[in-house]
Amino acid sequence: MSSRLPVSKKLVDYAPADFLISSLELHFKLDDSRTRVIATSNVKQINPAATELLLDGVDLTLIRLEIEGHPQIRYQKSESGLRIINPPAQFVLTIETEIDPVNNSSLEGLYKSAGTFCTQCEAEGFRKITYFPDRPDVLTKYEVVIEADKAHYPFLLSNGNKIGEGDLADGRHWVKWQDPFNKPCYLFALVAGDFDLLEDQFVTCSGKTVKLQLFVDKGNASKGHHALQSLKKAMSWDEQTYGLEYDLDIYMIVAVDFFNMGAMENKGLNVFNSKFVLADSASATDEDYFNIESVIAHEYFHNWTGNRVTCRDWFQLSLKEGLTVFRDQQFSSDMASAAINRINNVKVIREHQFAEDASPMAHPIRPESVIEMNNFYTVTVYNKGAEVISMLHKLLGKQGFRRGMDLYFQRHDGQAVTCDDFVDAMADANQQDLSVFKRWYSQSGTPHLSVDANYDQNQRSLQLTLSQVTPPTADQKNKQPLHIPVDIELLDDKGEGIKALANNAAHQVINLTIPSLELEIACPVKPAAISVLREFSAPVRVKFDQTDQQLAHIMLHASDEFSRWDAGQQLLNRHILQAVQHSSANEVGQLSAKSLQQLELSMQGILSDHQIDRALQAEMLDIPSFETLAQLTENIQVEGLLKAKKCIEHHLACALEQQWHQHYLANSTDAYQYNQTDVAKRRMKNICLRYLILANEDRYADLAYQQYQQADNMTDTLGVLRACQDGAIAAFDELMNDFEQRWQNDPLVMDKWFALQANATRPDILSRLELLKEHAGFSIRNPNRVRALIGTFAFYNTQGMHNIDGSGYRWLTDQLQELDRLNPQVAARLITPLLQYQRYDQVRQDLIRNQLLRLANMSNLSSDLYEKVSKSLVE
Ligand code: B3K
Ligand code: ZN
Repeated sequence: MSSRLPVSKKLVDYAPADFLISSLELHFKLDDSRTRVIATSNVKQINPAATELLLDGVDLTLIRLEIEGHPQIRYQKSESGLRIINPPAQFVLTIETEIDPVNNSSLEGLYKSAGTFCTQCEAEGFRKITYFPDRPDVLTKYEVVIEADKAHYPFLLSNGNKIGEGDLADGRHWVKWQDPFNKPCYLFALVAGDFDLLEDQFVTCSGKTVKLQLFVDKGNASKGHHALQSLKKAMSWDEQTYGLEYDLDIYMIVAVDFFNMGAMENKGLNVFNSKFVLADSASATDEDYFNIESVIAHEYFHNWTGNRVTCRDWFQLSLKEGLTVFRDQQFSSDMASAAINRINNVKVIREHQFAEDASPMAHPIRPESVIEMNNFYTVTVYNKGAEVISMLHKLLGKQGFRRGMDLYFQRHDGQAVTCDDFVDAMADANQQDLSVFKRWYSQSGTPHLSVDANYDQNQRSLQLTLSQVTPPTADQKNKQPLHIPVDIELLDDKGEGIKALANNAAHQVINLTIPSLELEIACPVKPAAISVLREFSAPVRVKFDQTDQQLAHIMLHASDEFSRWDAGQQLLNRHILQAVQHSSANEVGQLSAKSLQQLELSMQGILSDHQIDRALQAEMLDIPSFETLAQLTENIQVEGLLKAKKCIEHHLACALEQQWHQHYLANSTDAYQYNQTDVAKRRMKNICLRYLILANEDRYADLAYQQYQQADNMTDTLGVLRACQDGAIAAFDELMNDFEQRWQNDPLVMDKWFALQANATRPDILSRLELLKEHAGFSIRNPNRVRALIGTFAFYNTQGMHNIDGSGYRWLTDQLQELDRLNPQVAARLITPLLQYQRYDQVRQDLIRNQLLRLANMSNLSSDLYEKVSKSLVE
């Protein structure tokens, strides 16, 4: 490790800023490697005891520093910033710096990639642009002048409204922007480049016309319509659902190819990864269409939950992210299938968030100690954060939640606040005591909820015991009981809800706030089955001994579709895990013959259910992923799980071949449309195709070729490639070559090709990956390419990545070393599969640990990787 170790910041050490910056004028003279930035701030001391003004700054060349025009200033400069010693109580500070955008491969701060200048400041990237108090509680009014060559950069964009422009000598021009809203520096943005521009408008609920502008790479204009439509849907949904209206005259979105994450909510000027903007039927899948709508909405919703009300400090990140994810999930549910949406959200929690809780990086949704803030844009802060908001919604009801939101904006519009401020607004608006509930913010880990039910025939009474315990996590040993809303439903033997709960309802939310709660419920009949945690009412694991018959009963009859899917998955999981437990190395299939029969029956039941919603049906026929299954066991048995899963899939494929074929034929669609019915049909059809190829790749090869040739959309095209990936190697290679020829000039589509290659099960996978890194379409500097190739291998190619010879781990570590020097944020994301090494067998543990040690010994290891590696190596 490098000689100076990075240090952590702590929530308890928060102190308000000593100085306020009321306004900032930024003047950019853009140049590839010598961009000049002149920053003029109005500074005012607010803490009378302060003797120094601290300005963050990284990788900057200081050219000029003046107070009120005088260069005689006492200051100290370090690698992390400037300290101005004994400044006046109020003054104008001018700082001129030089930066090198074209060599900024971290894609943080101001960088130039693919001919476009672009910024990314959240969380702490503004300090790579100029010296400034780079913290979210310093709110400032911005005026920005951008100057650049006019031919190369006809569009010069920043936040707010354009208030001036003109030409300069030498073919350069300038544009001036003013943002009327105070904002933290992480919401600052600048973009300069040449684009195709799509324009539209939106009339807000108060009758104001907002200009909508979408900037995309030249030639891509036809792929921007879905994004613009999505934006208008989001704008109108937020007015209808929360009474929130847009507040500027213009809303701009720019799609760029080089971007570390999905998108960024800069005030009035969102910057997007082109993956979440560009779509047409030939090149984008149904999933892409869905994601574009949801990310466009997410960034738009941030305008209120994030920008108008922002975070006091970065420990409060979930204040804006958990809430905004919750809002985008609500929106997506309203736009399409609420049940499928819920199922997908729960999969993220179970596959990834529970895994994070079990890893050395475990943290509460409001972390208490952070080395590198970029490491905390996690499934815990985002998705568990959204589940916490969802629990509040469940507890307070739709109207109560809205009252809380209204009070939150009434109290805090224009402020930088804390998660406590949010929960207080919810509590005060509804006269509720949410003090126990607040523990969800400070406690990490996955709570285990145990359920026990006994029926007393004589008393006609159901005794229900709910208990909770949260096992210790890497960051926190002692846990307290949480406030867990447990939504339950009682089903009779005909599958009807028994109206025995509060208000004579068949289902009810029970508030568990203590370690164990016993309830006596007067119940006229013995429940045939009890559905627990309806709608996934809390992000917990449930332990409830139910028979296969009871699970099957819930699967067929529960009133909530999530619970039906979940019961089906529990049945599948149970049998797969039993097969793993009972197996010796080569006997998985035989030992679980009874299980296979049981599964076949229940799958048959789903296939022949004519009433069931088609999207739900498809979802229920899909075997749980390796990641989901792995999370259900303490020790991940790689070979056993892979084998059992394969064996069950193969058995179901063969046993139900007729039905797969019938359903395949029954789910054809006409010319491509992105609507719920067709999305469900395509999903069903492609699941069937996968089973058919598994059952007999020769018999169904023609069907696959035919679908590939005739597909007018990317979902069906990829459906074929995915179906052929595991079994039909010859067909797979042939189709992949064809696909490459066809799409080689579309980088976003080539990402799908890279991902398919990286996920292939083949003995020579690592040499293939090395060859693919040399492919003309690959660039190690582009995060989308890296995630598609290296990320897919690391996260999803279980066989290759976890090869018992350790070659997968070594290869990934080589990549991390290369990436860390270029782009630490991307490297730190890709290390995740190595972090949970303690859950594997001893051989794999040792192999992974050796690779982590290799990283730890790297010179100049980034703070991003340092934080993760050092936490993992703690015994
Ligand atoms: N707020 C940004 C994420 C910034 C990530 C910085 N490492 C996008 C979003 O969540 O909307
Ligand atoms: Zn967000």
